[in-house]
Amino acid sequence: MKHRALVLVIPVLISALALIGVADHHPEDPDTDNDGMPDAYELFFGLNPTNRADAHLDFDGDGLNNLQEAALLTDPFASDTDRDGFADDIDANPISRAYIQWGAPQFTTGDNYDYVRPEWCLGAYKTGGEWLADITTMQSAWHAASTEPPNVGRLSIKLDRSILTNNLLYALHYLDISNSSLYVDLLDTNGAVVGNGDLFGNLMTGSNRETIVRLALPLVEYTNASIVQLRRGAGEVTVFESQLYIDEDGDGLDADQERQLGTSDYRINSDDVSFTCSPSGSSTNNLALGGLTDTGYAVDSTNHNP
Ligand SMILES: [Ca+2]
Ligand SMILES: [Ca+2]
Ligand SMILES: [Ca+2]
Ligand SMILES: [Ca+2]
Repeated sequence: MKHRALVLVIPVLISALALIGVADHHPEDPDTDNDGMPDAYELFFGLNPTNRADAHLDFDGDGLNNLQEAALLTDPFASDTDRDGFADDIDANPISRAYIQWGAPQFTTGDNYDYVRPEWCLGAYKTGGEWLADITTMQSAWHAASTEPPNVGRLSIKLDRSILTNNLLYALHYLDISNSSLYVDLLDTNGAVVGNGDLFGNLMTGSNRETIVRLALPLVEYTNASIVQLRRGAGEVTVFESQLYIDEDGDGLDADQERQLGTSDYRINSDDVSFTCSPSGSSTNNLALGGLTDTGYAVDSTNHNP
């Protein structure tokens, strides 16, 4: 199994501050090579801030050159930045979903995950456990060993509830290990559990396979819920990817895609079903969660790599 080959690496120390300058596109942002891409963007994604020749290259082959990617704040090395199945060049909102490839060295600084783009997503981080990454396969993960004490190890995603008033779907790609436990809680800004916690019970069913679940987070009901927390109970836990998106009717198309297609995100039968089954975007990333074939709004488990 691929995950066995993962090795612990020292996170690449890219300043998290670098992207702050990118977010607002201030005209005063330094652009040393005058290629139109701020130095902060170039450094964050590993472009060359002293060579203007990279502005017109298209490393991920999505039809947008790096200069266009910089303007959209998309990832110049991912053809479908938000992993929704719509490639960046045809996606009306290419950063509509908060997609997190846990442990990806280019996006990880200490405990923090530095690149989550929808304006309602404030950040992501781990508490305990370790990042794993395999540079060759580009696969990465968050891992907590079975030897860790019970209740050690969490992954958190912070939401801006002054912007986000919808429910979210939470897609999660993890290794479903027997004799382990993994739970989802919602927390308020002070870190206190909202409601009773443990919204879905133990996500580990013991199939010993990579699994993707899609969980409906009741954020409309819990207006003070500001943190989505994935909590290890016990045993070994390996989590590859998370993705948060607005999909009120649960048809797999997020609100921005429905707007783009002219369908309604509140009526599942307003959509062209055949379209949902044939994602038009291609992704070069082997762990893409952009499952437009998804039909489940409640807990829905599918084996990713049988
Ligand atoms: Ca530049
Ligand atoms: Ca450059
Ligand atoms: Ca590109
Ligand atoms: Ca996309």
